[in-house]
Amino acid sequence: MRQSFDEREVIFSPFKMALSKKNVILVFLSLANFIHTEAWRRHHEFFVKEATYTRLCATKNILTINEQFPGPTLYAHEGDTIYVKVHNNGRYNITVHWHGVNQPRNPWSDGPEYITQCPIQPGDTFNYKIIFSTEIGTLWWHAHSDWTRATVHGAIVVLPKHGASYPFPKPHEEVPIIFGEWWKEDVMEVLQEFVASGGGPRDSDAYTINGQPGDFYPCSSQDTFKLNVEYGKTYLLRMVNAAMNEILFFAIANHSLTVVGADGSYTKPLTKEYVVIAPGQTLDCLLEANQREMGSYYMAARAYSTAVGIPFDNSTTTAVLQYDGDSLSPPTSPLLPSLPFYNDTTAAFEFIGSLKSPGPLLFPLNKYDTQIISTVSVNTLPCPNNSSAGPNGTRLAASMNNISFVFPFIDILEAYYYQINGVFGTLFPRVPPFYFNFTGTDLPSILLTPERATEVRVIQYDSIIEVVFQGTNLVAGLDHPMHLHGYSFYVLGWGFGNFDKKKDPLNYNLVDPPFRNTVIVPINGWAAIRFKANNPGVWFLHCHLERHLTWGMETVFIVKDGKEVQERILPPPRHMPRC
Ligand SMILES: *[C@@H]1O[C@H](CO)[C@@H](O)[C@H](O)[C@H]1NC(C)=O
Ligand SMILES: *[C@@H]1O[C@H](CO)[C@@H](O)[C@H](O)[C@H]1NC(C)=O
Ligand SMILES: *[C@@H]1O[C@H](CO)[C@@H](O)[C@H](O)[C@H]1NC(C)=O
Ligand SMILES: *[C@@H]1O[C@H](CO)[C@@H](O)[C@H](O)[C@H]1NC(C)=O
Ligand SMILES: *[C@@H]1O[C@H](CO)[C@@H](O)[C@H](O)[C@H]1NC(C)=O
Ligand SMILES: *[C@@H]1O[C@H](CO)[C@@H](O)[C@H](O)[C@H]1NC(C)=O
Ligand SMILES: *[C@@H]1O[C@H](CO)[C@@H](O)[C@H](O)[C@H]1NC(C)=O
Ligand SMILES: *[C@@H]1O[C@H](CO)[C@@H](O)[C@H](O)[C@H]1NC(C)=O
Ligand SMILES: *[C@@H]1O[C@H](CO)[C@@H](O)[C@H](O)[C@H]1NC(C)=O
Ligand SMILES: [Cu+2]
Repeated sequence: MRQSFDEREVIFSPFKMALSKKNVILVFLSLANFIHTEAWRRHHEFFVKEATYTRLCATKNILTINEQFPGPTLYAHEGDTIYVKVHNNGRYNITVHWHGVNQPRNPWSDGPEYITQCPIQPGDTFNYKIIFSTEIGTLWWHAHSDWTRATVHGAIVVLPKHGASYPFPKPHEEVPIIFGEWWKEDVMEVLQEFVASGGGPRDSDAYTINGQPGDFYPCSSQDTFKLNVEYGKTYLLRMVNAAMNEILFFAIANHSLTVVGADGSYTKPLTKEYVVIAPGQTLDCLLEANQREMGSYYMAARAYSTAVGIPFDNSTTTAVLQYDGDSLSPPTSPLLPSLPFYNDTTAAFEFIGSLKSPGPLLFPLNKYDTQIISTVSVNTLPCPNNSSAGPNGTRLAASMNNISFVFPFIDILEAYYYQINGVFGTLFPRVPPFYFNFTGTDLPSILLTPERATEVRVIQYDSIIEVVFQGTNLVAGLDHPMHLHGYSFYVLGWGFGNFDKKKDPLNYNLVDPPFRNTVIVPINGWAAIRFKANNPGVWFLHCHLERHLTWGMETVFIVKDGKEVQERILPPPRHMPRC
């Protein structure tokens, strides 16, 4: 397809220069076989640069990789190691994160700015080493600095090992479906205004499917993404939610979807009329082209947004499913799927709670070694003269266990590895520093102000860690998609209200819980996850709603080295970007 062709071009360009035109074709043909082996895919070049895109009747420059939006899809096989050399030819500091790739012992290439690396500054280059291990299915990559990920993102497809097959019938075709969010304004300006105002969300102007808003937005319909299908065939939709701030509902008119994977792990097949996907999450869904009526059908996505009184982008993005052989029938407008109402929490968790792991479990779930309970809250910070746009003139913030995370000036990994003092503390609390009715109404405003600090939690190698995220109703309750770097985890349970340490674990799913890297903590509720800390390193844990990340809803887990050499962080690459 076009995306992989572009990558090939980059890789082949040195060959081209060295050869005559005639030979180029021969080389190209013989390499065409070669590219089906994995060798050609081990090294990739990502050029960060601005490109001109027109959406919603207006043209602007956006930051891209190789001028593509969404960016190129990376392909790998289970267990491969690949390299992506990122050349920053843009105006901003940037880093790239390989979302859901656990990178055993290799935090150096994980990507989050000031957590595991200093940013790649304009004109500079960094060669990321991406080590796949047990991941399989769809993952993605995205920028991890400021809000550049709005346009700097793309899919990662991890295929089964050579000779291995899917645990489901081989699909006729595989199609990335990448959800995004589009602002008419420059995204970095939106960020600046957002930070300067101290106030609430700066809503996007559109959602997109594979970069296109679709028929319900101005100047969009001629470019709407179209998927041509043949009756009787099955398609694998590799979905990524790359949107900045919204969890989405997605459905296809008159077609159900069978989920077979999520966040880079297989799931038990689950057939549904709609799916829910949070920023940071991926879903692999089989689509059977089984409509005898032929014609065309909309696929549509819109927000699942629960916070009362918080404005959100309430628009609907669409793409079209078009049956082949139907081009001669008179054009009719496609049917729209019915999507759950925007605040239908029951529908959202009916889907999320139905996902199960096919097994076997990767570690026993009968016990844990350490339990960490953390609130996830929106907060306010006082402002001189009450002059900010937040409630009562405050500035909005966010926290975990009442600490609003402050980014250091050199990355935490470097400070940890080289034992540089004064960069971070190790006092991230194991439990909320103060217990109140987290999900109560009319909470006293004295609870609103968090502490601002750079505190991490240190974790023993190989211990089994349970983390319970407790949503609060401070400022506004809402759902938070929490993402952990370096690990996938079992989602054992979730519920509404305050987590009850005695009763709630009795209802945990210890048999076939889904294995994910991003968990949705329900509005005014909690979610419990478990992982085995066998990947030493410095691993970011954060809300994947971009505005909450900007406000401080994050912390860092430092997983200590084990005793054996192969249980320790790898040595750093020779050239890390400097701060
Ligand atoms: C789509 O589904 C609706 C209701 O389920 C049904 O009435 C309609 O005939 C179907 N249309 C097509 C083209 O299959
Ligand atoms: C969002 O749009 C739907 C219809 O598309 C409408 O019913 C609903 O009231 C809107 N919600 C808000 C909060 O604007
Ligand atoms: C959902 O929104 C509708 C109208 O926008 C409102 O009447 C209803 O109470 C809301 N439901 C919940 C659970 O907040
Ligand atoms: C706060 O108000 C005082 C007195 O009105 C003024 O001198 C000062 O500049 C104001 N500070 C800010 C940050 O607006
Ligand atoms: C700011 O707001 C607080 C609480 O509402 C009030 O006590 C204080 O006097 C205000 N300060 C200014 C400078 O207006
Ligand atoms: C906490 O607040 C909720 C909502 O107001 C209320 O239903 C619940 O009873 C409160 N719980 C306790 C322990 O006070
Ligand atoms: C705003 O101030 C009022 C009155 O002092 C108080 O009741 C309310 O809780 C405050 N809200 C926030 C979000 O600070
Ligand atoms: C949060 O931390 C601030 C600053 O240390 C403190 O004043 C406040 O009481 C704490 N709040 C809670 C809910 O723990
Ligand atoms: C870019 O990164 C360097 C190194 O950390 C830092 O000094 C500089 O302030 C950053 N620039 C911006 C605009 O954030
Ligand atoms: Cu959040």
